[in-house]
Amino acid sequence: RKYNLAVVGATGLVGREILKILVERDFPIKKIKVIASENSAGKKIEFKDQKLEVITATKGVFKEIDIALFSAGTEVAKKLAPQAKKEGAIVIDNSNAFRMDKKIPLVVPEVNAVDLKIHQKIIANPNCSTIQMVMLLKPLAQKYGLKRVVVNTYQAVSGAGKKAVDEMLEQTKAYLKEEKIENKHFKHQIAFNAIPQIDTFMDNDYTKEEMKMINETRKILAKPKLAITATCVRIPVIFGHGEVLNIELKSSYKIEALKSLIKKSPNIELIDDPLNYRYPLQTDTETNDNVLVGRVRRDNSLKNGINLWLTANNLRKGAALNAVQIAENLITNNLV
Ligand code: 11C
Repeated sequence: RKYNLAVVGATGLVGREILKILVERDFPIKKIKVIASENSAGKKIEFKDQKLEVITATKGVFKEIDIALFSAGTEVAKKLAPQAKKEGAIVIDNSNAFRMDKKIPLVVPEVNAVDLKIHQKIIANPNCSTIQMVMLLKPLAQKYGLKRVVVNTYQAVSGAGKKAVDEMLEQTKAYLKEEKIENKHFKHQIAFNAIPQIDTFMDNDYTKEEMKMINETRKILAKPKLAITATCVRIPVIFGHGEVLNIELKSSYKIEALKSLIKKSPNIELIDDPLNYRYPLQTDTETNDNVLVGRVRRDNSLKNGINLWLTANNLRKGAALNAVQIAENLITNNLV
């Protein structure tokens, strides 16, 4: 069987990546609609051998759509997802709108595909920095148990959208020409700098991005009381979020057994030969869809502690690819 799809937010960085991935994975498509805001209406997007016209979300646009892949931000999702559901589509939403809703599955297929079974036509795709971390935490939790997780991120500017990438490139050029640096998207200079703030601050002095990592991880791993804390930092790389994890396990482990567990976990790759300068780099994620793990070593200050570094493509596994995998999973398990 083939399916009717809609991509909402089709002109954004993630929307375009979704379209690319649908082609790469030869997704069984009957008809596809590309939907975006008024500003983009009428534009043409190349898709296989077709030129698709971008349309807006008018009433009835989701009728006959089987799956709608949303990547248009929280406000649009809140407005349009209920409409899409009412008109008969299953929504896979990449925004923060529904993630913490108890009735809505929040899914990374390698980790908790089983949660898809209870879907009521809306499924949430987690935050990019959460996805890559839970991919690694799940096998460790299963085998050793998690006592505490501390994560510090080194996040790419593409996480903040195309305007943010452009701003970093403009600032870099201006810096090299010794011209004035202008901040529009970011509150501070991002070129040749690191900004310890992603998204806005909450009452508890954490940023929203940090609280997403904490709350979403607890939900996906079904560990509502997991001890976990996060600090999120934006750095001037274009693609690929990096994360340093300090993990305390419940039970003891042998380093070689732990490394082979990582190696055989789905869609994770261990690149860990530091003496030969081999460890994952954020640039590696431009051509590799796996979650890349390296620098795995014992934290000798804890009883069962580990330190490691991981990175993944924030636009692909962190967003578009995960969403398409959810759609594939729905089809394989007769959930459409
Ligand atoms: C960033 N993680 O890097 C954010 C982008 O909730 O899906 C994704 C925001 C989200 O800025």
